[in-house]
Amino acid sequence: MAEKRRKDIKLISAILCILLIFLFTGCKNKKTEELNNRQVSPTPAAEQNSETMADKTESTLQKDDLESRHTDNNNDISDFTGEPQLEDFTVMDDHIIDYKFEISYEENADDYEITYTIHGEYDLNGDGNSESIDALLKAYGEDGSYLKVDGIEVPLYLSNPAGEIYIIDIDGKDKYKEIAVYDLGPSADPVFDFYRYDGSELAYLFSIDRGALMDGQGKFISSFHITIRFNPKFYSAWGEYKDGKYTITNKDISQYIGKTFEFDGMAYFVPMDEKPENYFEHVIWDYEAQKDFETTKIKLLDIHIDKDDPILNWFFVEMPDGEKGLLYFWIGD
Ligand SMILES: [Ca+2]
Ligand SMILES: [Ca+2]
Repeated sequence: MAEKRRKDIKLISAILCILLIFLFTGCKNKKTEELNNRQVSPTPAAEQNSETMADKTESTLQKDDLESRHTDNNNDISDFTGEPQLEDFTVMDDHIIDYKFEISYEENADDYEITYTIHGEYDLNGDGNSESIDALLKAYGEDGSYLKVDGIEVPLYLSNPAGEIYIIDIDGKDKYKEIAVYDLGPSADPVFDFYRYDGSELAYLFSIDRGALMDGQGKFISSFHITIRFNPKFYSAWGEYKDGKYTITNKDISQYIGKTFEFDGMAYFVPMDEKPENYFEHVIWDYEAQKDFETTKIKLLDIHIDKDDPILNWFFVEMPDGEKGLLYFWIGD
């Protein structure tokens, strides 16, 4: 009896000790955090504000970004010199020029596919004279789609034309305005194909997903390279059309590890204690396996990124209740 009692006392004291340690370290962390919030640290924000990050709304973060740029400190997560600032980017619709082409269409009697005939006039090369622009957009598998500017014709290879083309200014620093041909893609993966007329040639420049953001200065961020569902958002790579080619540059995203973000909506969460060696061994795409999350704070413990294809979608996270696991989202087909 006495033996059991002694054991019980030992057990209780052990539990008490652990509790005290937890309480003590918890307080300490909180205190450090408060201090960090008050001081302007000279080091990048790697260890600070992990809780408060997610509390800020996007607009206050942007405001902070602006302020930090003016006060010349490097206290903000996305404020690395030479890297584009996310708040300089907006949806591509903001850069589409308000010009309406004349569009007519015809339904093919055999297969009900639609052929679009498009005409317009616009000064594409900035010489003060409008060019005559024509396009014929045929359905997938049919030859004969083309884009023509002042008699110069290039063939178009479209999966599923939306029947629309636009004038867009991808870079305000030059005198050109580009033509964006809207292709809905083979399976709902819409893109813009950009073409430029420089006065003598009509050239295809590059294509980008319709959901990409752009800064109007030649830079783009693909929607696959941005954490669209996180608050605050961050990105893994940006692209730039420069000197005749489109180049993608990766960004160092290790600075976001250890930080807390908010997300909500449909997501996959696969519980596991340790970060996986190979994320893709654990990935399931069963639509039903997704869960609908209310606004949830997650701590990023690891991010899987392929430097050759920096899709930002694979996260090892800690949930508010301490459960760890792989978090990812449904992305295009
Ligand atoms: Ca012109
Ligand atoms: Ca331009």
